[in-house]
Amino acid sequence: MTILREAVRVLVANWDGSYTVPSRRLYPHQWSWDSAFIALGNARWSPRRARAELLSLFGAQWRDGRVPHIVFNPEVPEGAYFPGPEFWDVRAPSGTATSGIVQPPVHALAAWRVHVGEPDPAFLRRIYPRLVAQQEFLRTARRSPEGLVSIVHPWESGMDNSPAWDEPLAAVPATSIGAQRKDLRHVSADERPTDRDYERYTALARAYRDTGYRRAGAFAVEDPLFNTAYGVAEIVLARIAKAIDLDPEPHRREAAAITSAMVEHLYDDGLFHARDLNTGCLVRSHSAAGLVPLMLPDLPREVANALIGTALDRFEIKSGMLPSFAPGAEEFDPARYWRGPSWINLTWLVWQGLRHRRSDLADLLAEGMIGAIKASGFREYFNPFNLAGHGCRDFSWSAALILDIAAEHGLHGASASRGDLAKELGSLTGADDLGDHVLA
Ligand code: 2M8
Repeated sequence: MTILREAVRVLVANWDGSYTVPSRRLYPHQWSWDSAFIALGNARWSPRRARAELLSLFGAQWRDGRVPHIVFNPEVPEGAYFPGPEFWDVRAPSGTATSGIVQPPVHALAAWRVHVGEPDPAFLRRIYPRLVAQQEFLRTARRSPEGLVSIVHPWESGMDNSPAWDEPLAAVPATSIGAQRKDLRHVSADERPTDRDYERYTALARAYRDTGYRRAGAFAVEDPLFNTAYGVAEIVLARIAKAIDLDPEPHRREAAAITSAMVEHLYDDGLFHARDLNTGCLVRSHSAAGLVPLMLPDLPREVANALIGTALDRFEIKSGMLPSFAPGAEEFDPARYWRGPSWINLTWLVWQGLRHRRSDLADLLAEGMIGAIKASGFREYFNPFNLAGHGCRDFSWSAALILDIAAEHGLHGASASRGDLAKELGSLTGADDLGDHVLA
């Protein structure tokens, strides 16, 4: 089970005292949805770190409820990451510099799983109002008359340069980046977004910043992954509310409403699609984000079955790998960032959706994720055909989620319960030297 020890080694090396950087070199600050995935993995060997990870992220929540997609570490030099704190030019009420955009709200799910792993009602009581405020921000600032929430920047989708954004991004005027990209110092240019993409990313972020992060610029889409995360958060908030003696009903109603709005407005022909608010039309692409609604338990059976059919035909998941974009599509690229490679977090989300519907396929994906990491290490993304690793090394959510997968699915067919994991990890759990003051 060396892979588990190695995963903990990565997480310990990337730990910064109260949260985990996604990667020491490429992403040296705290990222929002990364922290949720990391907490899911840390829950398997250090629930204390998992709680601290989420609480430290929510410590930078804004007054309007938004959880910024990056929380900057003031000790990291400005030049280490672009766009850094000077570009975003904003601080959370806590005084910490942050970005002004958000990422998919997968945090309620993480908080609940952390609690299930080691019950802690005090933690739930503390994080629940923050999770509710995070949802409230999306309802207030981002909800369309159709009842769906929108994103205003490709970075908010988490799948930054997905071909699904090519069309809506084409309407964004490209202006000079205005600074040197830092990512290309660490990763080869043919595995990252192009300069043209970056010109639009920075133009959009600048325009949003210049309205005080209030009004969307030329990009506004309803994304199936983001809306699924929002709906799953409501389902989980109902469970959390019940566990702390609050009313779960409003959350249940909201979850049901988002599921039917998604089916009505984003589903077509075996896949969910994003909808461009500037044109009112669906962006009919082949992004694996369109399979993530499998996570919604109340999806009509025929829709779920059609998604599974698409996963098998267009995404070829019988191989055990889930490409981020359908391999038969023209834009597919097996090595470039979100334009085709397999990612552990995206696969984990679809795996969750398949576990109770098609456990045979879920098992194939679990084996595929373990196999990719065994072949190439904790890389950021993987070629879905030959498992070659791409992007940065020692990437935190690849390490964290493999701990969760091993605990649920097992390694080599043998399930690894938390007790087994703890035994196996042995002295490494001794590296869990987090002080209680962080949680105080
Ligand atoms: C990637 O995004 C950042 C911008 O937020 C970047 O490329 O610099 C994405 O993969 C995103 O989903 C992820 O949260 C972030 C950190 O891992 O990196």
